[in-house]
Amino acid sequence: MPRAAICEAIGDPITVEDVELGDPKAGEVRIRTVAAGVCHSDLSVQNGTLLQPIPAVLGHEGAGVVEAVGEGVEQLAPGDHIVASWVPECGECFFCARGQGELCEVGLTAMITGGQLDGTPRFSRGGEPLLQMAACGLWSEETVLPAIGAVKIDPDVPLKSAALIGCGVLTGFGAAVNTADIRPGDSVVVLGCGGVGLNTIQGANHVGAGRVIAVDMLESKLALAKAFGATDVVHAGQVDVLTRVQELTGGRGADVVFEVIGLKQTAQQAIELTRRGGQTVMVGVPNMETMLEVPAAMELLVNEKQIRGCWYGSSNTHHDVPMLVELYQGGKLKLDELISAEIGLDQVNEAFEAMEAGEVARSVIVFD
Ligand code: PAD
Ligand code: ZN
Repeated sequence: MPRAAICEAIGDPITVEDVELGDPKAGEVRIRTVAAGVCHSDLSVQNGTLLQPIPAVLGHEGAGVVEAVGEGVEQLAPGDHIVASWVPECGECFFCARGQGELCEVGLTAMITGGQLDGTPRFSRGGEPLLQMAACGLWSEETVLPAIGAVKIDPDVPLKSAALIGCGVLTGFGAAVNTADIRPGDSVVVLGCGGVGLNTIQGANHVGAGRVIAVDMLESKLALAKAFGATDVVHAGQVDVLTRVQELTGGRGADVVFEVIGLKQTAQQAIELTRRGGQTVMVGVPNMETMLEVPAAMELLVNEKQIRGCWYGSSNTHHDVPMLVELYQGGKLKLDELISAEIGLDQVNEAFEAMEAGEVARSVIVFD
């Protein structure tokens, strides 16, 4: 019986208890979770921002070791090291066929049902089904995943570091590398330097951005942003962000602006900070009621700004996870520096508080 961290109801503290875990069915794998990150999206389920059916075992960013495979699974075997993906890509639907696996219809259905690909979860309590966030439920000593959502990686890579690739790195790095069209020398603004935004900074540098301007409310995050490659930092609580970004970009605004916080106010600001003809990329997840106001004639036509949404860094997980692992192994991607705290499963509520206070890039649950 694995111990798992459960979101029972919106606003309630996360509880940790023993749960039952069924065997992997056809096309599924059971894994022993080695490490799992605490992402803002986990907090967003607990506080009701992100609609995910509950009660559920949270956790959608993590890595582990395959323990058992279900019928028909040939690409994975017990002992394999894997990074979990929260969008299992079927490879066959309209979106996968067009190279937009992050929009996979099968993956989206799993997210909406809180189950595996057949709509049922493998966790239960007292015989009653218990859902798993995004077909993952990685805040558990063991879990079952769709095999197409488990990406095999080089076993030499520490799983504690690899765990972060599963959401924050794929999303943040991918936003810069896949979603946006950053050209060498472009000016980039990243609003919000948490576990995701820091990776957008890394991604922007990877594709040759010139100025990478990091914006946050906290000195500690701005210091981290510099360590992750920001050329300039702007303290949103101390200076006027628009004025400062214009000073740094010849009065035009930046070529590409990323919103990586999830607030209406900063999403509006991101559009404002974008130069004429530039791109605004929305990465942060606002609550479901949030509506943006865009002066359409001026901003979309006369100023020809492009506003793009970004889901999971527009990533192709089966290509991008091994690629990110290789970049890490080659010293070209920081992962270890993202880990602010290693915690036990019982400390996830404290990790949420630390995240809300902005104290951490990532807290990582390390299982024994
Ligand atoms: P985080 O809490 O680690 O980082 C958010 C950062 O924003 C912190 O450093 C804050 O200090 C900073 N911040 C907060 N308010 C402001 C403000 N008004 N001005 C400037 N800075 C501010 O979160 P995270 O990095 O884990 O996640 C960021 C967002 O990305 C969050 O909304 C999460 O749900 C979303 C996300 N989106 C996807 C996707 O597919 N689009 C995937 C994963 C996470
Ligand atoms: Zn996440």
